[in-house]
Amino acid sequence: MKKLGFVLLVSIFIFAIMDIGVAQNTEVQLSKKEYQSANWEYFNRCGGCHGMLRKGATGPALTPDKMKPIGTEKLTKTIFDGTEGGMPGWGAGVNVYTMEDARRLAKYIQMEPVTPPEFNMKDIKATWKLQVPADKRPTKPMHNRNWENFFAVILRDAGKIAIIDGDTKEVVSVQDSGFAVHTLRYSKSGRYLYTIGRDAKATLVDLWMDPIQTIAEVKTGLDARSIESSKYKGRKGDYIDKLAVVGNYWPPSYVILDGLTLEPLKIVSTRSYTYDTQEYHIEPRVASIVASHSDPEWVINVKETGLILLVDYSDIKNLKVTQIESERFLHDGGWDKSKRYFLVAANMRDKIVAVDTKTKKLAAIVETGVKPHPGRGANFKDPEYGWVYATPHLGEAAVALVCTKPKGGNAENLWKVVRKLKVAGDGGLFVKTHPKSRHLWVDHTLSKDVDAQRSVTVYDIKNLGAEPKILKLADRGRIVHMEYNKDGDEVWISVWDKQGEIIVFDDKTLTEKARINDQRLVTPTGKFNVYNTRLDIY
Ligand code: DHE
Repeated sequence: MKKLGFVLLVSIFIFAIMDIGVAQNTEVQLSKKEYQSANWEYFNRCGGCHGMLRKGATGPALTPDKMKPIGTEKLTKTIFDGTEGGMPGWGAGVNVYTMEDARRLAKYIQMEPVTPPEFNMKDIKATWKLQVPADKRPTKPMHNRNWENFFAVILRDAGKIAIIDGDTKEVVSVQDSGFAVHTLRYSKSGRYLYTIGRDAKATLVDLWMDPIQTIAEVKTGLDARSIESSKYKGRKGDYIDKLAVVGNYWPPSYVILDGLTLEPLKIVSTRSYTYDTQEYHIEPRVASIVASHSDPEWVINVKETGLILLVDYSDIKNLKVTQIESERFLHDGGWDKSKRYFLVAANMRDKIVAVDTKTKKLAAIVETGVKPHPGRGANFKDPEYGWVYATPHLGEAAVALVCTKPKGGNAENLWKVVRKLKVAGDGGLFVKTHPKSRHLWVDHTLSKDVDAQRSVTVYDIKNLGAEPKILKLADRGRIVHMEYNKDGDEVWISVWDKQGEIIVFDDKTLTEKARINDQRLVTPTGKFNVYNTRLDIY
């Protein structure tokens, strides 16, 4: 099993478990070293779905009362082979664990979970580094590259970001980021790139500098998945590039930062009551976050409580938060075409929730299929039904089209699934189109079928009744995540493998245009074009 870095987090965890010892459970034994290794692997591979406290979310609860009756051998096999419910086979499928590794984890999940330490402002401040203060930065781009067509690419297992010039396809820069960096956003100006690692380390990169440079970093917690900037400019003020926010998994909270320096300003806990049964939840994690363009607000989705928070950042000393009841297990999502409605998957409830950021109320809850996973989704005009928002599904080989603005004002179709499109596999993670394109691209990254993992399905959105094209793109790794260039005529797709590649397609002809196979492209996953991401074009 690969021992991955990230010393600080490990040391905090190890510190936390020292006193627990390893023989707390008389039937299940792990040496201290084995326990530490299993604890690290649980954080790295399992906590995202099952929760730090193992109480369950996207995956089921893994508490000793439930695990002990199953026993070590059966649990080992499940971890190694995966489940019908969608968990990858960490040995047989993804090939990262030996049987021995799986057995160690099987024992670990029969032991009492350890509550990780909190991470208060003092801890956060101790990690804050400002490499280049705002007044030492250039006032205009210092290179002649078309920086608005840069792509920042996540190099997951390297804990780095590649900046690729979209015009020349050159890797311009590779920057260190957090461990297993998860997602990226830009400031509204596009100049600043914000990154967030799974270890909750946020970094800020200045795309105008030559060479491009990471100018600030901070660790807002122990586990995180989302980051966003402040995008509002209007009569309520100018917040462009002023603030940023990180959504933590642990401690369950969001942390508001200065957008130009990442100086931590305020921590807000998300611990509260589930929207439906009104039970106190100790670990309600922050999933996706987007910044409104029409109000100084972030839409912050809290997974376990099913609450969507509209956080008004215009006065963070007197913070106003609108708390909208929606559905549990909120995960990823994006804007509708008008950017008034935010649509987010409640994946374990098979639903997409739409929230109206104008009235600040729930707009609709739509059942779409088994485990919707839109990424940020895709918006286009269905010739028959009008504007739709598309989501693929982890649990079925289909993309659902949810009507967001019916053709001819036909209110009957609003917030209904007007079509379900068949795709080449289940395990779908992302979809993408562009206002200038007539294609809808769909991946099936986590399908159990190897051909599907390595293919994309492409629909002609002007002729949705026609059979889609299935393009097999690789004979190794998995295909994941599509992104358009600024002009909307190229699609960039990752080959997610140890030595990965980016395939560039001509969107019009659906032919391969280029392959970027720089040796630094280790496990490329998400790609974010500056222009499209800063303006939320998808
Ligand atoms: Fe992600 C987005 C959480 C597994 C790649 N992922 C997101 C978002 C959340 C999330 C909350 C939305 C951020 C936003 O928009 O503000 N992801 C999780 C998990 O909890 C989960 C299920 C398990 C885990 O432990 O992390 C998980 N995600 C994965 C993967 O296995 C992927 C494919 C590779 C990886 O990094 O481990 C992966 N997630 C991504 C990417 C995005 C993302 C590339 C951004 C997509 C976009 O276009 O915006």
